[in-house]
Amino acid sequence: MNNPETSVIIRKQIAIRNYLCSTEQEEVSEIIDGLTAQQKYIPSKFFYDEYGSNLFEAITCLPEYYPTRTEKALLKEIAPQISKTLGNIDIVELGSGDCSKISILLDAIPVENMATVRYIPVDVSHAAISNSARILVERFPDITVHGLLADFLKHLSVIPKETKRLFCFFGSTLGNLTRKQSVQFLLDLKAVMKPGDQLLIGLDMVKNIRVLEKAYNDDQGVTAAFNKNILSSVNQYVKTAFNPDWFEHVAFYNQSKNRIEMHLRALKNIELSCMYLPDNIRIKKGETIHTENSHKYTHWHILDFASITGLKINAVYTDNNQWFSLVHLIA
Ligand code: SAH
Ligand code: AVI
Repeated sequence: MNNPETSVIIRKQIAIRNYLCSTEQEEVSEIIDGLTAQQKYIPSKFFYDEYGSNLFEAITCLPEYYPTRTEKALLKEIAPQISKTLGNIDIVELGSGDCSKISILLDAIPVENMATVRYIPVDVSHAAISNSARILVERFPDITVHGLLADFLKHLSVIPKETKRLFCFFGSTLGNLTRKQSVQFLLDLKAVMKPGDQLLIGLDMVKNIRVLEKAYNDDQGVTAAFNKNILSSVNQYVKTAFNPDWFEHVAFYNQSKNRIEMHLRALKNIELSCMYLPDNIRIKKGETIHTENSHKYTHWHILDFASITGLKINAVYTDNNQWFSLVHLIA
């Protein structure tokens, strides 16, 4: 098991363990691999520095970005049912972001059970974890928060195992993984689940292309700013001098792959140096850096994930438009 590089007890109820310090060299390699690939790419986890996390929160409030409000409405509907099982339990939220979704679930737990609930947010964003922890202990004074600053693709083994667990993976963040990564991730997650552990996963469904494309091309340009901001993380990790103004935001639905793709398209020929590379990085005018996939799902995919992992589907909840699904699985 990995040992946390730093462990901070903020107050009696909050502890945050950092498993990312020791992986900084891996992060540099991941970025360099992407910038030297034939189709250049940047892994989407690098969106979420402090400013990027704030921009994502702003995206979730946009009129065009239907996933967050649709998933929250669903969660509100089903919370009373799910929360019946929530006593003496660790609630582990993967890619937790802000605490607005988990709060909906916690709100439905009887106050007398709260002291037996531990919330374990897992995220690569320190700001996301520490801000959520502070907000949650104010709002739910009896809860304990055990934050893990960790990569859910690498560090599932550091999640505490003593108690029964509900894993939550909201927002359709699974969709940001490639097909291969998502299958491997679900298998890895199943491997750390014990019989009776639960998984509540949010999946954005295939729908009208115009609705999908508008959600990633909002009128205020917040998604464009979010996309371009990934370059500041890159500059920080690999000490480059990318200027976001050299690129334009591009987002479109790739129908054959059931996914929105986000790219940064170069507005001019670019050449810049990087201390980790012997040669300069060259990007031709019109060439793109692929920054995100956001896969959309059908009912078939839900059945497929269950059959690949052997997790049992307890229920699939969806809205009237069938735009978003919350899938409740049991190990
Ligand atoms: N679950 C929230 C946030 C979704 S945004 C919601 O539904 O609104 C995606 C979140 O996952 C961000 O907070 C980001 O920092 C985190 N994240 C992305 N890749 C990650 C990874 N590999 N490991 C851990 N967290 C990750
Ligand atoms: C976090 N993730 C599921 C979001 C999505 O819709 O793929 C990130 C995002 N990218 C652009 N807008 C929102």
